[in-house]
Parts: sequence; structure tokens; C-alpha cells
Amino acid sequence: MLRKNKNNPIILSTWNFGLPANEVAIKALSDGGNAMDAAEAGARHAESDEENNSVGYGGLPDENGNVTLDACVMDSNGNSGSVAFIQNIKHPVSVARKVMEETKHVMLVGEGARKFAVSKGFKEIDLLTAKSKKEWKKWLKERREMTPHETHDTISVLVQDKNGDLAGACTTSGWAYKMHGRVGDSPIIGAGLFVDNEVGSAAATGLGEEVIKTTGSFLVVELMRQGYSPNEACSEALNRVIKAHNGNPDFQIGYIALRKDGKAGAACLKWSFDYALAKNGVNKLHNVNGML
Ligand code: SD4
Repeated sequence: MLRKNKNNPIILSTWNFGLPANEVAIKALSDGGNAMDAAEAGARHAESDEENNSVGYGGLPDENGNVTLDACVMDSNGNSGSVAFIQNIKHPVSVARKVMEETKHVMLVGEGARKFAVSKGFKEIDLLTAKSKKEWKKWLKERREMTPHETHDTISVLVQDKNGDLAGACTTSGWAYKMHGRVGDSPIIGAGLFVDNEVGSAAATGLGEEVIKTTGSFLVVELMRQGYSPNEACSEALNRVIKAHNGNPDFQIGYIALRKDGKAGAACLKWSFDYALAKNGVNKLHNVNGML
């Protein structure tokens, strides 16, 4: 049994936009929120940022010019909620939380998810900004296959609150110029995100198809249960992907992991990967080099 880290909240998020997301999450905690409130608040911050072209408003569209979003949440009681392929709603992470808390389901997709959101008071807006539209129009001329790491940048926020409880949120616009209807790993519980309040939490960024095939985040948490450190668990989950691609995957996946005792870790397949860690009052960007 892992010792519980208490009275020392920790926030761990993907990429450099994790830094401002962590700040918002810290504020949510200091306003009295729990781990779920903080993870949601952090993810919402990235969803609102129109400069971020891979999450929420301002996200790059699918091949037909539709911005379609995926998100999920998981709380410390093992509850989860998710929306996939949702359109015209700015904060899919909050819709996912509503699915978790106000329906008997875990996952809603597409039109059903949008209608549910509207019924809960979410406003419909056009998520395609002028900037993203311009990029898409440019892409249409060449229709060049995007290498996933060019545009893939999901935000995942893992939080441990002062009680030592864990929760997480994950949100993305997915693979730029994807096929209409494509859903990635981010709304799939166990793939893009997994939280087990006894052991730890993990989340993924990168090529969702490969994360789904290896049930990545669940695997990272289970490896921590077996005694792997957060860094080792992330690397071992990536070893499965490396093996499946004969030692030479040509795409990126990054994992972050937070163990119940407060230890954080990360790993990525290739190039490098940034993550933001807020701990002991310091919110800082860290970088890990690729395993290959
Ligand atoms: C997806 N995993 O839709 C997401 C995208 C992503 O860094 O993480 N990008 O496949």
C-alpha cells in the first residue's frame, strides 16, 4: 500500500500550456475545490485559449473543416464521464463532467453529446477561428498527410488535492485534418486517462490510435500498482508500442503519471516532451527526452 501524499497538492499537466492550466487549477484548489474541480478548471483554461490549435476553441478542424472535440474526466471515486466527436461546444471537459455526474452513462458522442450539452445550458458557438480556417484552407490545397506530432497536443491535467485524492481531465481537438468522425484516445477511459485513487493516475498525449491499442493510461497505472516508479511505468508502457512497431515508431506518444505518494513522472517515445508540474508552491516546466 502506497503512503498517501497529504496537505501537499500536486498538479501535473501536458505540454507548455500546462503551466497556465496549472495556475488555474491551483486557484481552484485554493478556492476550496477538490481534485476534480481543479482538473476541470485547468482543462477549461486550455479549451478557451484560441492560440492553442489542438484543444477546444481554435483547434484545427477535421478534413471537412469541422472542429470536433474529445474529452473525459475521472474522479477519485472511480467515476468517469466522456464526450467524443462533439461539435460547437467550447468546454467539452465540463460536458464530460456533467455526463459523469448527471446521467447514468459514461460516454456520449456527436449529436447526442451536443444536444445534452445544450440541454444543460452550454452555449453553441462556432469553434473554427479565422486563423484555424486559414490554416485548413491552406492544407486543402495540398492535402498533405500531417505527421501526427506536427499538430497533436492534448492537454491532460492530473491533480492530487490536499486530502490526497486524485482526479484527472483530458481534452483535445485531436489529429488535425482527421477523417470526419474520427475519435482518438482522449475520451476513452483507460486510454487517454485513468485514475485509480489507491495507486495513481496517468494520461496520454500523442497518436491516439496507438494509445488506444495499448490501453496506455490504464497500463501505466497498473504498472505503478506493480511497483514501477512513475517514470518507469511510462517508459514500460511505451516499450509495448516500440515493440509493436519493430523498434521504430515514427510518431510521438507522451505519458504523464502521478503516484498516490506524490511522485510524478513522464516519458515520451521520440524527440522530447514538456510537462508542467506544480508542487511545493512551484509551478515549473520540465522536459523529457524521447526514448528513441
Ligand atoms: C488524439 N491524443 O486525438 C490525441 C491528440 C494528442 O498531442 O494528444 N495530441 O490522438
